[in-house]
Amino acid sequence: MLYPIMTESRMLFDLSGVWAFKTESYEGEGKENRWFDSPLTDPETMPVPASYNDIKVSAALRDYHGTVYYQRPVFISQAMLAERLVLRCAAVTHHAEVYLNGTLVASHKGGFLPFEAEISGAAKKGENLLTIAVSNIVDHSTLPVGEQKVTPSGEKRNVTNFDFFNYAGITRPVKLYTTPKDYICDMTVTSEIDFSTGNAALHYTLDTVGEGETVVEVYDEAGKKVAEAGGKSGVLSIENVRLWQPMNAYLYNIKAVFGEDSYTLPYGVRSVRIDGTRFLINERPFYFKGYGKHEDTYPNGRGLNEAMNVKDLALLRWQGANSFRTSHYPYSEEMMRLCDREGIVVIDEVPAVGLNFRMGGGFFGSQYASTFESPNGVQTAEHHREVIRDLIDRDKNLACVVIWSIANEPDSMGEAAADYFLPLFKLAKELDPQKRPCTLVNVQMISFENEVTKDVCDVICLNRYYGWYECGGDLPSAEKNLRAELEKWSSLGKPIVFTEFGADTVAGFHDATPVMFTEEYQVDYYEMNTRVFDEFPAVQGEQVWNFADFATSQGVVRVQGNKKGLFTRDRKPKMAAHYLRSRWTKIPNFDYKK
Ligand code: BDP
Repeated sequence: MLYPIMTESRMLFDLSGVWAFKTESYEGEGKENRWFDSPLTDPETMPVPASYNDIKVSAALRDYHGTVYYQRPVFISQAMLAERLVLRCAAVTHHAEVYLNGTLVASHKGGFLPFEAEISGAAKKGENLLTIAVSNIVDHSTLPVGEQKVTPSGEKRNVTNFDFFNYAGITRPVKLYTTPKDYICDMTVTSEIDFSTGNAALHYTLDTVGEGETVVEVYDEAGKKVAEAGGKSGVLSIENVRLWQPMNAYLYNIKAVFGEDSYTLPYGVRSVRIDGTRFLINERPFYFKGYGKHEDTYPNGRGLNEAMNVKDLALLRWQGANSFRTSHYPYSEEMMRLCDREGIVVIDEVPAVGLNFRMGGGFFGSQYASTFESPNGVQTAEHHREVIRDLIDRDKNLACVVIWSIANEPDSMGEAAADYFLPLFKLAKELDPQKRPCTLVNVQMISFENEVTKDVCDVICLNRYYGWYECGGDLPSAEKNLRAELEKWSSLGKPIVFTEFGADTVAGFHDATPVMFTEEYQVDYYEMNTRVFDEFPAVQGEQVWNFADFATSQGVVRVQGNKKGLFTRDRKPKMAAHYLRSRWTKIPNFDYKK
């Protein structure tokens, strides 16, 4: 799916701003009274894009369960109606029903991926009424996974089976764009680099609707044309190609013209390949330094915050890091394009979190039960396929994406887990035109012997909390156990990346003899863990948990949120941020472990 941009053939209108907003007083109230037919009565104000939860001063809104309505007028001109007119929502969390002038034009399940609808039929010249009904309910059929409860005081609530606040709303931009009636619907580009000559062949395919002449041109960053081809698929040859490198990006512009339509795709040329325990980017062994992150800022919640995105990448650069994982859901297209622009290496994760009832689901309030078997197990397989398909469809051309993550910390033991996950790996491989490596981020409770995806994982990604959830406060024992476990995973001969390891740390807590939750303990924790990683040649990366403190649901194990950040939620460094800065600035992006 193409990111919406302005071109000489396409108009683009961003509907960001303050919309009218209304919660229901009982489930189904909005639909029953057809709130989408006319202007909402007594609405509140609500910014778009943003999660609504922290915008007002209201526990009821923060903890709201159910459907809310967003509404605004949209003015449509004759010039827009003369073209193909598309309404595009980049993310509505978690379910959306979109109405234009009372007509349902789109409905979508899943809170982190874009969807669009052609609205030429429902739109009229002049003022139109756009209404989006948004539900935040997560259950056993959604990703992420949750369930419902009724509180003793009679309120319905979501019990989420994941450790981040269930922010909801219209979290990414809503846009209108036009295309000519005959148009380009998608572009797919892969590259083949000849490292001996320094030349590259870019293989492209255009998906189009209607008729038109096709010309595809490649421009370098100086705006000079370096390659050209005709036809809906073909090869673009670039001599002396400038590669997209980690922390040193280079993006070509691939301009496709199809009849009256045109679209320009920024595109980085790089290769990714695994060779034994080495993770090769452009044929050189890359070492991952960075974080698991969240889209989490105040008061935006998970709402797009471009200022913070740019800030976060500046902090990443300051720290000597080079990568992060989009834990635990696809991040905004704006963030992904920024990573492509800045050369940040990304492990791209689908929102499959909470698939672990048998093993520790319950820790955050859910039930202990078999994860994949009915009647109490998840019913997410179909939706899981959908999010893999949609994520790859959205991000397939990005140079920054080097690994697809099929799930975070699921119950990946036993036959039912194998039946569930192995086809998903196959699907991702089939769908990805670049055939990137795939992984499943595995949890500490899993045993090496019983883990069922280790043969199909191209990279072993481990979330481990030695010195926190295990052997908390006892780093010597933690060190011994970490080393023992790493011996086993190393025997696979595959690259290992630690995708989570961390310790809750309340900024400002100090102790000369470090204890848990102090800044000194967090430093000692990271010092111990990274010392062990350095002993193992197969360990090809370390991504701490977490980049910054983040909001969670309330409970006795969370102190105004999860405090494992290297930075506070407002991005002030804790002592460990300085410690890792001094470590990471000495570790090169390439050839750390040859
Ligand atoms: C891991 C989860 C992550 C949590 C983290 C923690 O993948 O979402 O936030 O633990 O407990 O199990 O801090």
